[in-house]
Amino acid sequence: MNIQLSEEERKNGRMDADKLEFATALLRANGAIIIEDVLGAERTDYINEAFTKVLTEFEKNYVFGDGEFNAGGATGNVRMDLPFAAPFIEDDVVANPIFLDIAEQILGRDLTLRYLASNNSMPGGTKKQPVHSDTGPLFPETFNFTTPIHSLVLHVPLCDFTELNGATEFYPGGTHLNPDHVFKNGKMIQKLGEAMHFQAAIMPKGSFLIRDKKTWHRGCPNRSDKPRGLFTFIYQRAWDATSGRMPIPRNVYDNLSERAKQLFRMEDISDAYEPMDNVKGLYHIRRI
Ligand SMILES: O=C(O)CCC(=O)C(=O)O
Repeated sequence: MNIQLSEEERKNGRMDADKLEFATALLRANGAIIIEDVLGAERTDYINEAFTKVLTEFEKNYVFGDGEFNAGGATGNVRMDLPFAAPFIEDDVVANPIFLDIAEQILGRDLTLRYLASNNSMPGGTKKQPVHSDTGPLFPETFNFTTPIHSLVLHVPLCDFTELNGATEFYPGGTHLNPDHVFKNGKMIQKLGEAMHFQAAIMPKGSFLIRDKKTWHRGCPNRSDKPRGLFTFIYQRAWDATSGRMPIPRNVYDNLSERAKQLFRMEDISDAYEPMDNVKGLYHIRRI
């Protein structure tokens, strides 16, 4: 069930209290929720236009390996870091209050934003990604021990997601509640995923698909003739240091809103980086 916002909620950046409580409870129980059309079509089209230019350039110049997840190949799925620049790094995208109202209840008010990337299903793919979780166990030595949600993935589709263009498939209803040792066994996740109920994230552009990082999912081949872009952001509990540190130019950081600064405070903020208006490689680090 996709959650709908009223015009007023979208404008105010705030859901009604009952809806917020429901959305948060559903995310905890289901492992994923979709809130439709948070950004609005016009804003999403504007972002997508800028994004597609960067992605096209990246695809032309980047040398892909032969991994089956995010490296072109049969899945046609291309992972690209997001340039740390407008119109991507703006508050309605990275510090959206509709998202943060939910995320703060699950991850704490001092949550952090540790990962900014995109997963793009390019035309011509023929194969689904293997079913996977985006994280291994926090306590790999334990058995039959379940960790609560410690990080959330926010996916923002940049075009309408349909069966034709490879809407992400996810496994609602409890894959995130598996005990930690299950997350060590990628082969078992794939085997179980082949037998289990899944849902295609059919949603309009600018929606938010929010999921526990542990929730199983997979990218799907795009049978349309246009790239299917998807932002992927990972928000974490403040003490969770399981991510690399992103290089952020000091002058760009200094110009962010106070909320965005707080979210990015764990990153590598330095004068040694220059603003990124294009993407050179996997982590596109550009030292001056
Ligand atoms: O491209 C997609 O639909 C999702 C890909 C993804 O989430 C991943 O590679 O982990």
